[in-house]
Order: sequence, then C-alpha cells, then structure tokens
Amino acid sequence: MVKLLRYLKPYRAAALAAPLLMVLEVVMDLLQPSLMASIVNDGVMKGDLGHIGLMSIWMILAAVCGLLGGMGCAYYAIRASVGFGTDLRNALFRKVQTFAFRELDRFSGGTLVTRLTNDVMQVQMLVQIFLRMLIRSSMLFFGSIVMAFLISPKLSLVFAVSLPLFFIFLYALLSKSIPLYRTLQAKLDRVNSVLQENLNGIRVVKAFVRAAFEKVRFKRANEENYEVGLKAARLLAINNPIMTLLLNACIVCILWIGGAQTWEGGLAIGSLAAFITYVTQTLNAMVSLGNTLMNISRAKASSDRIIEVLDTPSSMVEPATAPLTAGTPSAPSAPSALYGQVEFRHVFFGYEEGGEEPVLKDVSFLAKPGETIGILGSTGAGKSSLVNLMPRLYDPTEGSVLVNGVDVKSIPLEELRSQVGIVLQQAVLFGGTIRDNIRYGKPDASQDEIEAAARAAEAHDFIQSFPEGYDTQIGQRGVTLSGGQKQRISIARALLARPGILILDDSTSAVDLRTEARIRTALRDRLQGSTCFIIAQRISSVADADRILVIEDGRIVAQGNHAELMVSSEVYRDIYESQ
Ligand code: M5T
Ligand code: MG
Repeated sequence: MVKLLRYLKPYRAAALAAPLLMVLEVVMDLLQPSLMASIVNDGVMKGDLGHIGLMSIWMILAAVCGLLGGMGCAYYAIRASVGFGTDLRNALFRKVQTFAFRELDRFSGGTLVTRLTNDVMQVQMLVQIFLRMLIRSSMLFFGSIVMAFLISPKLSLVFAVSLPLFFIFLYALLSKSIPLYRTLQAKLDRVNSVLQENLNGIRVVKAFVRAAFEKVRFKRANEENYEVGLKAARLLAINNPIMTLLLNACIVCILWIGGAQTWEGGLAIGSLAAFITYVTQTLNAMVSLGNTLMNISRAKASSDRIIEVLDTPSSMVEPATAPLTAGTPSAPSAPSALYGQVEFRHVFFGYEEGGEEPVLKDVSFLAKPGETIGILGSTGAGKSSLVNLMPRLYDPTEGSVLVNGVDVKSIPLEELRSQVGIVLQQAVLFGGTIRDNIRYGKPDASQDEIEAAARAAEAHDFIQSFPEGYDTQIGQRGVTLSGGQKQRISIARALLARPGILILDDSTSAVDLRTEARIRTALRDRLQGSTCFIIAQRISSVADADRILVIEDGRIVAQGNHAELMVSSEVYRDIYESQ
C-alpha cells in the first residue's frame, strides 16, 4: 500500500497541512475540559462571576479555533485525497493503454473498470481517513492520557486497568471483523462481476431466454453479500453497547475513587468532571483507531488490485532504436523493394506462455509486395492468431515475423501499425458519428478521403441513405447498425489510412455475396501495390487471390492459387465441395 503513496507527492503540501491543522483542533479539544474545570472550580464554587465570564470567552475562542482547524483539515485532506485518487486513476488508465493484447486477455474489461473506479475510491477514502482520523485519534488518545495524568496522577491508575481491558476487547473484535470485511469485499466483487458479465451479454441472455437463470445467479451472489454484510453489522452492533458498558464501568470506578478524594479535598469537583471527560476521550479515540485499522484492511484488497495492474509490465517491448526525429516523415525502415512484404519464419505461437499445445506450429510463408493472400481454414484453426502477429498484437513464442523485410520487433509499434491496417474479426465501433468512426485512425482526414474510403468499402450508399449521412450518431457499440453495415464501416476505417499491408479478418462475413464482390473489386483498385490478407470462410471470397494458405490445426497444410490447390490439396477440394 505504501507503494501508492508516491501519488500523494504532488499534494504533499495539502497532505501536510491537513494533519497540522488537525493538531490545532485536537489541542483545542484537549483544552476544553480544563477550561471547564476552571470555570467550575474557581468560578462556580467560589462565586466568581468575572472568572466565569473570562473563561467562557476563552472557551468560545478555543472552540472557534478548533472549528477552523477542523474545517481547514477537512479541506486539505479532501484536496489531497481527491487529487491522489485522480492521479492514480490517470496512472492506471495510462498503464492500461500500454497493455498488449496478452495483458488485456488477463484482465478482462470488467475487472479493469472495478479497479479504476471502486478500488481507487476505496484507497482514496483511506487516504482521507488517514489524514484526518488517524492523527486525530492518536493525538487525542495520548493527549487525553497526559491531561488526565496532569489532573490526578493517582486517579490515572484507572488507565492501567481500563486500557488493557479495552485493548483486549478491541483486539478480539478486530480479529473477527477484519476477515469478515475482507470476505464482504470479495462478495461485493462477485456481485459486481456477475452484474458486469450479465450486462455485457444481456442480448444473448435475452435471446436465449436465460433471464431466470441469470436472476438466480445474481440473487445468490447478492444474498451471499447480504449475509456476510449482516454478520459484520451484527458484530459492530454488539460493539457499541459493550464499549459503552466498559466506559460506564470506568466512570463509576473514577467516581468511586475520585469522589472520596474530593471529599477529602484532594481533588476539585471541576477537575473530577474534566478527568472523566479525558478518560472518555481516550477510550473513544482508541475505538476510532480500531476503526481506522479496519478501514486499512478493507482498502488493502483494493490497493493490491491496483498495484497488480500498475506492476504488470507490457509484454510488448518497443525496440530500443532512436525514435524518428521530428520533421522527417516516417521513413520506411527497409528498402522500398521490400515495402509491403510479409514473411513468417518458423513461427510458433500460443496464448498461454509455456501452456499446452501451441496455436500456431511452425508457420512459414512469404507474401510479396502487392500480393493478395487468402487464408482459409476451419474455425479455431488459428487464422486470426496468425494475422494478429503481423501488426504485433501478439508476439510469436518462437520464430520471427518480418514486415518490409524487417523483424517486427525492431520496428517502432506506431510505425508498424500505421503500415499494417487490420480489420479485426469483431467489428467494434465507438459512440459518436459515422464520420468519427471512419476517421478514427486519421483524425485529420478530409470529407473527400472519408467518402472515398467509404465507397471502396461499399458503405457510402447506405450511409447516404441515413437522413444525417456521415453525421449519424451511433451508439456505444453501433447498436443501430446491422452486422454487415458495421463491418463495412470498419473496413472503411482501415482503408482510410491507405496501409501498405491490409488484413481483413473475416470482415465480409455478414455482407451478401454481391456486395462482397464489389468490395473486392474496389479494394483492388484502391490498394494498388498494397499487400492484402483476406481471411474468409467461403472459398468464393478468396478464389481470385494470388495465393491461398490453407490452415489446419495451426499449420499451413497447403498453399497455392485456386487452380493449383484444386489439384494438389485434398483439404481444399473438401472445402470446395462442401460449399
Ligand atoms: C485459434 C485459441 C482458440 C483456438 C485457437 C483468440 C484466442 C484463441 N485461442 C485462445 O486460446 N485464446 C484466445 O484468446 O486459439 O484461434 P483463432 O486464431 O481465433 O481461430 P480462427 O480465427 O481460425 O477461427 P475463426 O472461428 O475465427 O474462424 O483453438 O481456442
Ligand atoms: Mg478468427
């Protein structure tokens, strides 16, 4: 948890001011009972109205000072903790942006949301509690003991009995409640994750009429949370009466012993009253220290989860080469003859490091600049995995991938990805207008460029048919568009940047055959000289490719053009006949 403290650094002035101001408040709090004692002892008992008046003014002044201190402390503590939380959230967000697909597979989207919101909130609260309550409680605790001792050393012996008693009780309580609160946090996480899962897949839930099942699942998670919460609340509920009982027992003892002293004249009445107040303050401070401890343990789980994200290095290591100097246009890092060439050399790849069987096994091929390569194979064969290695969404476990004749590991990621355009299998659109979605990778694109890309992707006509055309707003995931429309917008997005290498991962699966054929023709016109990889399920989608790679179970089992494969590959013939 200490690790996170560096995010408090920019706010160290506020983080320092808060406890200092709290000191002021506590000192004033500690003065009050003594002032009161003076009023009783020297004013009330002696009938000195002047003294009462004077002391009252002092009391009011002390109260105002205390109030100002308290308010100031709250202000700075909030400032520091909110600043801390904001910076921490920013740091987390920046970290997540550096993650490669491999790390994103590990933290699914849902848990990252919880970590960035709820967990940061918990830790932020803790910082605030720390800056206010921890100082307050510990100062009040020790200060009250000292003040009580100053009034009557003999009576202070009460502490010798009451403090250990309180301590034992608190210890027992905390050792029970801390694990309970941990469980509670875990249960709450479970509720959150069930909820998130459900919301992500709510359409499927509805389509399969699984709402009843989901309701039960959620109810169970929610009830478990409730039960543990109830247990914790019960524990806290007995806490208060017992504390009050112990406190009252203490006060009775003090009155018993102290009362005798006042009769004997050893202790003034007012001082006895003040003494009782100090004892109460001490014990209350102890309880509140216990609470702080509980808060720390609650925030521990959150801070662990935050640190886990912050400490996860990106598996994608950028090459150590000097960045391109500003001003020079991103120069191709290879001779132009190899521009657009892709080569796989004995590539092995698996999603789990050191895990079971690799997904890609010894894949080697060479795609020359300007070639169109079809990739065919049954589902789960490894087609997406293969193409994802080209823009370095993942790194191969063995072997190497070369783009433009250079190992992708030695090309700066930004440069590589500006050259390798990929339309992912799952079309993802963002909230915003259609225009924004198409120019996502090139924000300064002109309307003409956008339209040309949309035309090539056969998207222009349907976009025009919307009353607002390119300004049509689409929901967070483009809910108002059909699957095929979404796919075509994704293609337009990739085309806009005119990448030297274009990958279409099953990108026309939801588009009818005629439109698909038109897109293919348009692509050929637009991407003269670009290397294209087209993954498809239908042979017709790749039949006119220069070369087709047939993938089976992570291996290239055949390659050649349509005519060649019809002769040489049995697998290919099987697929052809089945269609
Ligand atoms: C190939 C496994 C999957 C399959 C194999 C995405 C992903 C896949 N796999 C994982 O273990 N973890 C993952 O995150 O890898 O998968 P693919 O490359 O996606 O197959 P495909 O593109 O040929 O299939 P499809 O259905 O898109 O045509 O065994 O279990
Ligand atoms: Mg796929």
